[in-house]
Amino acid sequence: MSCSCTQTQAKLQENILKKINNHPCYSQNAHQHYARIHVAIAPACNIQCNYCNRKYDCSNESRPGVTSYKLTPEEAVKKVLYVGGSIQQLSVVGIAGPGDALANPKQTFATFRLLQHYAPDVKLCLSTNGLNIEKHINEILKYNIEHITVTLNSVDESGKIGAKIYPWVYYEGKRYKGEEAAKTLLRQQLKGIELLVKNDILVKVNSVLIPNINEDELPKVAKKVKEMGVFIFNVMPLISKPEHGTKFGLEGIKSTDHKLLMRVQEACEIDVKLMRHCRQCRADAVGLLGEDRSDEFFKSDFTDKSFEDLQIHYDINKRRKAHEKIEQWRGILKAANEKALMEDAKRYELSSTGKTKLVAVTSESNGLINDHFGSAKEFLIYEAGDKAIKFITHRRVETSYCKGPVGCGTYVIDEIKQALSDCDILLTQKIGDCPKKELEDIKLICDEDYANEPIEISVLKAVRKHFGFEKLQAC
Ligand code: CLF
Ligand code: SF4
Repeated sequence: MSCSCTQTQAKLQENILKKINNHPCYSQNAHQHYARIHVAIAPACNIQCNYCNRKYDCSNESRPGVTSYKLTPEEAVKKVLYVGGSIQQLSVVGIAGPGDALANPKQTFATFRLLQHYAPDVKLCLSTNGLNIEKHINEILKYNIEHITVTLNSVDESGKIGAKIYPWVYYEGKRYKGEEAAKTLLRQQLKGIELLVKNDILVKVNSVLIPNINEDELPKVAKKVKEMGVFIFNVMPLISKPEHGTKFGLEGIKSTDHKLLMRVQEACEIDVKLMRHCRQCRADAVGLLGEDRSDEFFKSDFTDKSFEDLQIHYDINKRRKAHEKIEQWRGILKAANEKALMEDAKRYELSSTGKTKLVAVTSESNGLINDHFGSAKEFLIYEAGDKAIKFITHRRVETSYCKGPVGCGTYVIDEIKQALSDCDILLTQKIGDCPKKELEDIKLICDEDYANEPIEISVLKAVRKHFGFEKLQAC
């Protein structure tokens, strides 16, 4: 006979799995199958972060706070209906800027209210700096917002680290500066997270990893959020360039590199479940996490249409059937991958020798190796031993190797070499002889044998093929 305590735990686990099953950010497994849309209805912010400049926009730019156009709540819901009818994988609507969702409560909750009416099948999600959670907890509960992200960059109670990140915080009619600002923000963030967890909302904490400012602080943040019952922790590398016009960019603080990110992730993972597939989305991002389609949808496409027409286009029944098909496909993939993936595994669980390899994969979607090397702008990176594999991160490059008909003949591979410099194998659908030869410089084995095959089992098979147990021992 099982005790009631175990049953309650199992029930809780089941509820959580249900909530995250089709959320591309909260479930690593869901992100190749389901899409999100961010509606840019929240222009204002109540704090200033030294890595943020919401004025800068560039359609090629993908980083938080960036948007091409802002929307009213009505326009936002029209956009969701329009996009949701076209991209049926759409399962989540998030409010992530360009300012702070809870610094614009009127717009945020008006959008959620309309969405509950017109698109009741989507999950609602928001992202906030945490300052105003306590103030708006009743509305958060009223609109059944099940997923909330809080950006928390330090838990240093003295405010010294926070003061290097936030020049000011505006709270309850008063502008705080320096350490006082950081302390006020931290106090409200922790209160807010506590309230959300108490109310069974799944909380994700994002921390921006700022070199030389909070790299030693983030393991402490990980420990704290784990103690507080946060669902998942996401270390986001700082994106920083002088042309972004941010304080950090202008001061010459560099973007976080792969090595530092991996080191800090490893240190944080001891304490908390990590999100590793974040794409640091724009405030108007659309599509699967790895393929931002925001530039395909213009304001003029949907603003003049009536809600009635857009609901017909949205076609909730057709969407339900599309989601059923996705679930069937996920079932097939799961069986094909034969439990090759161990999400939170330690190195010794992946390999019988303690040695592992890094494998880069090019994939468009659907959990398959189905992207050519030439068109890939991002690489999924797995750590693999002879026993199992684990997803580590994705690495983006600004320019793909092949630039299509317009740029044909100009091939640049240095950036890709840099991104894959520590990888051992590349699994791709197709790669030409020239780039293959170039990649010999970084001793990368390129293998097309697994084209269009499921990713996870292919990564495991490839490592076993190229680095059998004996070779893993030797390297
Ligand atoms: Fe958007 Fe954020 Fe909701 Fe996802 S994004 S509000 S939780 S629906 Fe996702 Fe984008 Fe990373 Fe955010 S990949 S930046 S974690
Ligand atoms: Fe920018 Fe978000 Fe920071 Fe506000 S909380 S300043 S929108 S990054």
